[in-house]
Amino acid sequence: MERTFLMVKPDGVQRGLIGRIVSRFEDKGFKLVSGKLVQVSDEQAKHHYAEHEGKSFFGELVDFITSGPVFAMVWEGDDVIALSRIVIGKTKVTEALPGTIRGDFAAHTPFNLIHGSDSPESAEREIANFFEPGELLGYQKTIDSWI
Ligand code: RTP
Ligand code: MG
Repeated sequence: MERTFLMVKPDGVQRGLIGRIVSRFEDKGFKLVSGKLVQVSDEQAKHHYAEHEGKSFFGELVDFITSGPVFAMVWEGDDVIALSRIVIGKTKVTEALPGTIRGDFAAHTPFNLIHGSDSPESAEREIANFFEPGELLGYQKTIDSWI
């Protein structure tokens, strides 16, 4: 069973979209194993976006993600990393299809509402950057056998 790190970015929190974004992943049948509102620190942001260090938009990205609270989550499911990125939609809003979170709600590229891990290695690093192991809850969802 795979885990991913998803995070409603400050624009999603400000626009009151936490509930509707969380619903998309509940609807898909994934299991929420942790979630909390976080004010991301500068250091935490730089660690989170380490892969983009040196790119022209790195500073902007760190400023944006630290500009207000985010809603950080860990979700579990088969192929949850790849599938949740399909639910999220393409990075560029001009390429994000209707039916995806970004396609339905995002209108400008930096403000694309949600982050999702792009690989098992990223997921592990990102989860550890935001959560203590004890915050990840293992529990049975009886509906799982029907999905
Ligand atoms: P994310 O990491 O936030 O889930 O987004 P992603 O995988 O779809 O996109 P990624 O390539 O990892 O880029 C991270 C975030 O950086 C901003 N970005 N700006 N100005 C630019 O050219 C540019 N490219 C990327 C976006 O906010 C993107 O979500
Ligand atoms: Mg990314």
